Amino acid sequence: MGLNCGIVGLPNVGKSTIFSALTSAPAEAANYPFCTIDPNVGIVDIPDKRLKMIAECIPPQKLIPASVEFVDIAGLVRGASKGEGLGNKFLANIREVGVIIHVVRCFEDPDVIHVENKIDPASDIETINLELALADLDTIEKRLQKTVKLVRANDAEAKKLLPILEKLKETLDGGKPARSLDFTDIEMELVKPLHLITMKKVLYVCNIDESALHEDNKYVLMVKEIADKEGARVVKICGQLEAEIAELETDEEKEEFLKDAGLEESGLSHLIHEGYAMLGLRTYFTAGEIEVRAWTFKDGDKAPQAAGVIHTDFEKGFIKAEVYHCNDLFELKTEANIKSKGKLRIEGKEYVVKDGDVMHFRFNV
Ligand SMILES: Nc1nc2c(ncn2[C@@H]2O[C@H](COP(=O)(O)OP(=O)(O)O)[C@@H](O)[C@H]2O)c(=O)[nH]1
Ligand SMILES: [Mg+2]
Repeated sequence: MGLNCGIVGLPNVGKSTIFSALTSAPAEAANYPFCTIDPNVGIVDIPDKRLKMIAECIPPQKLIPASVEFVDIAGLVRGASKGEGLGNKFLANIREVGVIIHVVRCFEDPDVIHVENKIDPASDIETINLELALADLDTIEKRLQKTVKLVRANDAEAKKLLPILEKLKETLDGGKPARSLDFTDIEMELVKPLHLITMKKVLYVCNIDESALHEDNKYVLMVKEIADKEGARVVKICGQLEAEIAELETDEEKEEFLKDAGLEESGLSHLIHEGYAMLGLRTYFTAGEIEVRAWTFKDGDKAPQAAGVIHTDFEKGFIKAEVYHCNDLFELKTEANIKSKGKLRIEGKEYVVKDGDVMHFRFNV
């Protein structure tokens, strides 16, 4: 399972519009080793105001943001789990992503055809979720057959797995996603290799028109009600507006455009941050005269793993890290002040890195 976000939804809800806006300023090639694997895969920079703020204190030649991968998965239709509309291929693509971004059409536009001829987010969501649940049910049923045989042959692993599969089958049969079940850590180890789609976290994205930017329309309210019940989060995006913003050249123009629309943050930026956080990703920084750079690590990583994101040698030969938090820098303005105020710490192998840490690693090769 990748550390990426897969965009799913019915055809014509605005998935590709949102994907193109996301990837209109693709991350620097140098920043990412596999930049153009596939036209449907985009590497998206993480907007982070802290980078610029760090650079104001420690002026570098270059600013390099962190990035995250988004995948535009072709539209799923009713019957996908039975192979309709290349269904199996799309479902396989969804199985590989880390989190699901479920785009729901919440705009009216007679010029844009709706595959089911009506704007009805509740029914759209149900259609997609049903296909995803059916795909998982198929996985579970195949697995159950094998497992029952193994249990008869007295296989110890299979005996542990069987009750879990039965619980999953019952849940999916009842129209609920696998993630609605509570598993112990031990059970989770058995569930993970099943690669169930409905175990993945979901973020609902309401594709709205401009009129719903400030006040939710009835479609958005429907999506929010469904998301609330599932404990999922919701982001509103105006696909058309984002496409226009994406065409602007400079950050200043983009900020001006947003201000005119009465917005603080673009919907896309909100979406990128939500996806990044749902993947369990966090950011630390390195800062020097050459570059100020954001690096991605997994929540809970200790200093050596976080150092390994820069280079495997940093992890293998890790000695210690010099660390301070970017908020201290924003307050004290210089690294000299950070040191004199005792805000610079020396941390060892057990240090759990925090979002916003500025790190300098010492290592041996
Ligand atoms: N009115 C309106 N049309 C949109 C919006 N977003 C996308 N569209 C249009 O809807 C159609 C389908 O969009 P597309 O992104 O290709 O949908 P996909 O099939 O989900 O990838 C295109 O003609 C878009 O221009 C929006 O926010 N408002
Ligand atoms: Mg598309």
